[in-house]
Amino acid sequence: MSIESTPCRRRRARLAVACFGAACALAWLPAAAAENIPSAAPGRVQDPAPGWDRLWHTVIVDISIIGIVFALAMAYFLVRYRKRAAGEVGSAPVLSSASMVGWAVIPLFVFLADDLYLAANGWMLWNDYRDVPAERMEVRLESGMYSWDYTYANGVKTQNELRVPVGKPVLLRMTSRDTIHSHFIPDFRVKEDSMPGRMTYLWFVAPAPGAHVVTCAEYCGVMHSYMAGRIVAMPEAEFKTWLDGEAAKLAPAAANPA
Ligand SMILES: [Cu+2]
Repeated sequence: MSIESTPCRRRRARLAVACFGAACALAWLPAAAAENIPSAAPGRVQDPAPGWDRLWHTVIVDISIIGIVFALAMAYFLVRYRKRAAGEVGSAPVLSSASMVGWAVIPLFVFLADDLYLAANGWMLWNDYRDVPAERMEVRLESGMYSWDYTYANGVKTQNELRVPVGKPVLLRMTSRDTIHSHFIPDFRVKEDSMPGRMTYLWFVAPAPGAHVVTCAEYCGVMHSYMAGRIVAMPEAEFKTWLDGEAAKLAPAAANPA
């Protein structure tokens, strides 16, 4: 048996720490680079919600099949090896080494392959999602205990209600003035943390006119559960009329500051 030298162990420890640090940096970069968001090429994901739904359904189907296979195998073994007489004691079959390895490794690889397939699909979808369509409307969001404060590009501000045009990707550049919140729009299948000192982003597309719940998905204080808002999707012309009207209300205030 060889014993590793202390310097060798230290080198390995340093390498492990460096790898861990690099992995953390890579995980942090996409969110940290929210000021410079990559634009998706035309034809890429134009609405993330259907992709997330498809992936979710695939996961449900896969785990259902796996569950049924395991349940059937368990039922078969329960019947096959049931106790047939009082006082009967069973005995485990003696397996060859090859059989033992096969029973352990084959199911492992079958289910691991499925897990990796699902993980790869999620990873690809997430990567696509992080590229935002170039044709988009941008809104700044500052979250705080306990409200969502939106600012449109023309300076119009709203609280707890974000009006958006139907069919157009909407990008939220988010930060927080106090603690960590998470802007969750269940109908659009998107959720992202907002936090002090850091800019994060999410985007979505409202496919039809209507109102959609916004809620905070990060426990942020005693009033966390009251931190609700809504997205109001409007036909584009109607939205433009509303936004221009709100901007016109700002103009006199800007011309005659109190
Ligand atoms: Cu919150």
